[in-house]
Amino acid sequence: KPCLLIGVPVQEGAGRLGCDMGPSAFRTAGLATELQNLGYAVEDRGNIAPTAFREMRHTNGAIKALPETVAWTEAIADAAFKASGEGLPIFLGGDHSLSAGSITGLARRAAEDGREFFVLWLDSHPDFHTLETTTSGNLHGVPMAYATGRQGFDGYFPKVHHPVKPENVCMMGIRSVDPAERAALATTGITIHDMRAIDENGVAPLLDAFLKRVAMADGILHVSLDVDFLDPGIAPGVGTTVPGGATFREAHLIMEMLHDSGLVRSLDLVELNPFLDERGRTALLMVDLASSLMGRRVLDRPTQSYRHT
Ligand code: DIR
Ligand code: MN
Ligand code: MN
Ligand code: MN
Repeated sequence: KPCLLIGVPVQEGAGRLGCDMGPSAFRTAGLATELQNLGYAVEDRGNIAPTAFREMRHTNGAIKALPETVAWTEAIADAAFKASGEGLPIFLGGDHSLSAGSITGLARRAAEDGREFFVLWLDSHPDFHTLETTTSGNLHGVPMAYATGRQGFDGYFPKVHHPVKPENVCMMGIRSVDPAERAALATTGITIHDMRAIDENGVAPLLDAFLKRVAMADGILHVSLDVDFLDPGIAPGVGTTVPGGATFREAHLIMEMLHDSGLVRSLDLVELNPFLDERGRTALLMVDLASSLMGRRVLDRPTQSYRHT
């Protein structure tokens, strides 16, 4: 199956401008060539555009760019559904609001194929606000609440026909959670490995347990990688840096294990803000991580098999 690059230059969900340059920076950093060097056929499908905006107003006056984000979500969900029937889509963000569309489109595809759908969420934030609870009003803070079917999006965002089961979501790297998100997360079945859990255990056993669950369910896995999952020291090109993030090797080990699992069917690369980057180093690191996820390795070695038999 070919790798399908889908540029999503949405930036209205983030608190500052610049994420619209993300798709271009990923291309400039050589993502297509890296994937071809790994032996994949690569189709760059260019950038997608939002559907027409509709006027809408919400009682939460903090919310920014609601019509724009809704329009992007519609377009991205359609593109995700279509592409996931044709290859392995890699969504080049764009801010993290894009995952409201990618995840719901991919979940619809999984449902129609009769496959159990799982999400690995790599981020310093859970992005678990509803339209009612967001205080920043930046809608990159809501996609996981939307995709898991939380109430509070009706009448604005497209209806979620195939919500992701919270038990099928694993978050890693979390270290910035707003009070309303903390309260909501306490009542869901989402698995959350915050940075303390990573410090205490290392990433390998935490991820291994999740991958085993995906394999046991004969499931398929979507990976959503927010630049701010990484430590700002290695990944400065993002508008919401949070100290104490994943190291270079923690991030690569996750990607290497994901490749060995054979379970990943789609990927979001989000929140890259090239305006804040230092000579492309964050874009290059993200491309490097995507390469590890797609099979680049230092040495051949026998690997743990996650295949469901
Ligand atoms: C914060 C920051 N929780 C908010 N969110 C994100 O604005 O809702 N930053 N996603 O990247
Ligand atoms: Mn995020
Ligand atoms: Mn359906
Ligand atoms: Mn984040």
